Amino acid sequence: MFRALLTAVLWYLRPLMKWFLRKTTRLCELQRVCYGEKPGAPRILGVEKSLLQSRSGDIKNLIVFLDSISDGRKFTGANKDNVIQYSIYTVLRVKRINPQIHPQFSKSFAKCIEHIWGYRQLTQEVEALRTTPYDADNEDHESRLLNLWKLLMPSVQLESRVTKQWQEIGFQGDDPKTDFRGMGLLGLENLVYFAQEYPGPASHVLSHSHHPQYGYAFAVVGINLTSMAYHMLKDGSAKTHVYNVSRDLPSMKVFHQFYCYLFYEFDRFWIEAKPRNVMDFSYIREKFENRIRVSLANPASAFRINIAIDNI
Ligand SMILES: *[C@@H]1O[C@H](CO)[C@@H](O)[C@H](O)[C@H]1NC(C)=O
Ligand SMILES: CC(=O)N[C@H]1CO[C@H](CO)[C@@H](O)[C@@H]1O
Repeated sequence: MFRALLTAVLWYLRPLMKWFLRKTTRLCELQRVCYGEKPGAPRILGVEKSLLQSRSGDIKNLIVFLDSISDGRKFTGANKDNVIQYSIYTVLRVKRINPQIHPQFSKSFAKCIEHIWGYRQLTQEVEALRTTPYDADNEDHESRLLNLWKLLMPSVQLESRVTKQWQEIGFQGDDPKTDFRGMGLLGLENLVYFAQEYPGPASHVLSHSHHPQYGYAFAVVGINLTSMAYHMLKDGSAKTHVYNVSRDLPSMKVFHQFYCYLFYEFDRFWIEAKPRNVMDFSYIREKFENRIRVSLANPASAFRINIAIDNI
């Protein structure tokens, strides 16, 4: 009740506060954020919040437009540049900012637009992969799956397409296709990326999964972590990390790397937790997820996989 009242009061006071700050600093809110906040997540989140709260019809229309471009996955190449120019132009006009006097604002604001709607576009790309079911009749899907085996087990020949050998890399039965049900092609692509781009850490994690006491099903756990990464991306929690580590348009690569970090760190967390058996999975997974979410709540968060392990 009190909270609702407070929110209502703040809602009415906001224009007054903005007007007051504009008069005293001679800068609009977007400018104050762009000049005052550190580059990366603090600034981009500030700009995002300010834009979403704007009551200007032109800004609202701009947001609808940017949403439709990124949802249609057309925020790329020359189109992206045009869309960003149009956004800058709109904001300069609405906020009556003189670009000659404030050349730095346009540059900084452009970066924010690129990140905010790039992130939105990335969630669409990830969603498209997640909703693509693994199809055993699709040659491309099949060759990716066989590639995963080759990457993880370079010295062992797969005897046939359907075989108990798949369990060595942590699939449940003798045909991996059923394990991809929850996360579709996204689960497979994440695993392949990890094995391909971080062969050292991936084989390190795979060997842990064979531990006599703390072993677990590598691929099944990997696919479960795809779902963790996916939900963190989708609910916006991963923004701090993504805004901080992307130089420009957030891409699929950033999502894959975020996933690799989660998998690598989860493995470490699992071993350190000394689980009694795999029944501890839900509990340990939850603790791990909470820890990651706490880190992501910090605007300075930027996860990087600990490459040092590659030499071990
Ligand atoms: C991942 O594991 C958790 C905990 O066991 C479970 O609740 C969830 O359904 C799993 N998700 C997927 C996609 O496998
Ligand atoms: C790329 C980038 O902007 N990284 C930033 C992530 O957050 C820290 C702390 O705020 C900054 O120092 C980095 O520059």
